[in-house]
Amino acid sequence: MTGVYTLHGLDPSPYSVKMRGLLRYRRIAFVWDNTGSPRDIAVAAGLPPVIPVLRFPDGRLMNDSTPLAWLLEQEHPGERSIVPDDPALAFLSDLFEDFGDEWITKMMFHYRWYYAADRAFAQSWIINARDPVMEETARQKAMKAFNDRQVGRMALVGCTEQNRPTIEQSYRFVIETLDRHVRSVPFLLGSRPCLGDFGLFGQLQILSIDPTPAAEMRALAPNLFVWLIRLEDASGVEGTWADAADPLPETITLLLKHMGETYLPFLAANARAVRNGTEKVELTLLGRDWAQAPFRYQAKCYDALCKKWQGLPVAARQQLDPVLEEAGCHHFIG
Ligand SMILES: N[C@@H](CCC(=O)N[C@@H](CS)C(=O)NCC(=O)O)C(=O)O
Repeated sequence: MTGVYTLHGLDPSPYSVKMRGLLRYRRIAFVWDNTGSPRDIAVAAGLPPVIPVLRFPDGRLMNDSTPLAWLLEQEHPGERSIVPDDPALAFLSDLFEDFGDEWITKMMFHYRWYYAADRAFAQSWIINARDPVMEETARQKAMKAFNDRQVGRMALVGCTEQNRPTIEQSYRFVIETLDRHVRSVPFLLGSRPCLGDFGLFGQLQILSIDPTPAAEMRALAPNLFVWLIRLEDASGVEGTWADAADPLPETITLLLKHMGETYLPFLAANARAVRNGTEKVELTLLGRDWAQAPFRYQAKCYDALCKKWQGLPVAARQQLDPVLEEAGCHHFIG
């Protein structure tokens, strides 16, 4: 098919569903190619081995959802942009996106590969998504191989027994607070979704399906569950941004405060460890010791966030200063 995009991804992949939701909201015509090995498409194109991969109508292939979202902004400017016009709100949108991509992803990975019921479901979903009619012996082998590979990577991304209570506490706080938020405002920053909404959406959509976190979400955050169903295809949403002069909803300030207690101190400590060549990132989060290996990609994300802050117009920084100060986020990005 020519003239449209193709998104090569898989239904059980959080960054794939993030991009799919984003393209649907933006009404950018695309084909959803969701079988086989999208990772092989990335590798064959000389791209990092991650999914999804977006094929542009002119044949270009790219992956990594954040730069992709920004490139689509450039190539399809206009009214269905997911970047708020106000630079202060646009910064908050970036912060929420990164919080989803780099912190909530720990929850996604933890729940998916920690509890036996979730592991069994995830390996069967992922292998079935690649090839629904795979011969049974090959299927069982592929499921086991995938499971073992992912379980083997848990410690690398910080999903350890030691960090588990912090990850689970953070999950509950985030879903309960977002549940309250979406009962009063349709999306994070108004009645239209921003890039931050899609960053949260990608990870939370998976958490709303994998059995253990899905049961928690249905019990603790049913409105968030419904919100995720709505954002899956928001092509009909016609909304407006919040007025940047209005105070932020309490739910947003609570989430910022939570970022100041979890994700931002983690990103800062991780960046320090990468810079200093330290073997372990160690810090206290939510009153408990946190330890994991440093992660180079997340140091890059943190650097990009700090540069975005530095590049903001002075008026936008002045507008956000007291909010971020109050939330305990300021010294991590300022
Ligand atoms: N920062 C990338 C992350 C993409 C990513 O990590 N995708 C996962 C699947 S959801 C992946 O491909 N992991 C590597 C693998 O499983 O081999 C993005 O935003 O797209």
